[in-house]
Amino acid sequence: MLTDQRLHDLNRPLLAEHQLQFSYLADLLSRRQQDAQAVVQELVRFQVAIPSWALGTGGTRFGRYPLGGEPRNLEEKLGDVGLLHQLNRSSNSISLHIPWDIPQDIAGLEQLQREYGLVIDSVNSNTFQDQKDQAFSYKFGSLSHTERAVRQQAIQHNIDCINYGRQLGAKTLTVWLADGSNFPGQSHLRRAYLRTQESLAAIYEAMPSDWQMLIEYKPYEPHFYSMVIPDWGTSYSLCQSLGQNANVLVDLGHHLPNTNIEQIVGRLQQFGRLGGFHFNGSMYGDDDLTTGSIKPFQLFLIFNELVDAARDTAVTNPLVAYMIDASHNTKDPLEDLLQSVENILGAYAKALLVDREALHEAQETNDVARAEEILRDAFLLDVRPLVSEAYRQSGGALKPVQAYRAAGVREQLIQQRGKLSVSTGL
Ligand code: LRH
Ligand code: MN
Ligand code: MN
Repeated sequence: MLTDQRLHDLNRPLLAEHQLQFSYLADLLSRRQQDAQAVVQELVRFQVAIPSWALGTGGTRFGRYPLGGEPRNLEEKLGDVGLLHQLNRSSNSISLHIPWDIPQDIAGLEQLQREYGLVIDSVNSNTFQDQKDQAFSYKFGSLSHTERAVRQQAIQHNIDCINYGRQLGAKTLTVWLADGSNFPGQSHLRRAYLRTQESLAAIYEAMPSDWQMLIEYKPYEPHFYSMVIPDWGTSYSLCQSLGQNANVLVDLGHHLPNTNIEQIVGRLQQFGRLGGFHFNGSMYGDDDLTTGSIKPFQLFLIFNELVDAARDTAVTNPLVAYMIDASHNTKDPLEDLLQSVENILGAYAKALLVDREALHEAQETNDVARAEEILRDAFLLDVRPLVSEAYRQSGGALKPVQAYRAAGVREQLIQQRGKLSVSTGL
């Protein structure tokens, strides 16, 4: 763990330049009747959950190149997220994947959560792999399987996940279903949907009333002809059939190229069914790259929809759960996560700075160029001083990646855990 003093020392040489940049930007914004401090406060409040499966190297189904010092158990994963949170104060929660992260010592984990100031926000079920000693195989599906016994096993696994989550204070179950088919005719498309709906209803029934179920969709992979939940429409219809506590999860990588994701986000909020995000970056498909690394404008447009809906009293969407879902093969995963969170905060800051009244007026009068200019004005602003100021005010590092390197975090982790330690899970 980094001490406050160490963080302070790491910030000191950067402070004068930061203050210069921040006060320049604050002046500029105040000339535009915008309040830099108000944006900073929003950023300070914003928290993004870190997935337990993104803390080690993974990245492709081919080679894996461990970089050393990876967390070997859940306790060490909490330690890594604790470190990230110390650096950016924006990652106060962790998403677990069961059975990759079966909690053993509950009291010990609670103690660690208190120590690091972390919460466990969600548990993710896994019926996309067969586990050792499992009675039935998921080769031909899990919640949608043709055989009742297989479906029952998958339902029970989800209920087990809820029970683990309850012990740790989580209140969200995320379901991503790998079920689907590879060849036309292999699966009865409507019946597969109906069986899935029935299975999800059994899980939903077993869920405490203060929990929510998030249902992810994905157009292809691991199946390449059909997926049982391929799109937000299917996910939405399942949520509608289950009840108020089921909502759609949008994983940015789970769309076909050039899908207008911001419009999906807008629609789901309009219907009150946007439950959460899995942030990542994508060039082709489910690439799980650094959030905002490939399409920063799209990320901004997504946040623009979120901010717009949050300010519209006619929209009654539940609180959105923000999570990262990424995988790393070439970068240090912790550096990547710091970069991802920073890109998310930057996109959010820009969306907060959109002149919403002027945009609304341009839209209503069909002033196309003006509307676009208003968005570009916000998008092209360099908001990094606002993000750094948020880190500083909440007690983090002005430049988290730089601080991570200067403090020699990876080297220390390698010393503690060894050069060959490989993260559990993905
Ligand atoms: C599926 C997925 C899902 C998680 C993760 C491990 O592609 O994004 O959200 O279970 O992979
Ligand atoms: Mn995902
Ligand atoms: Mn994915």
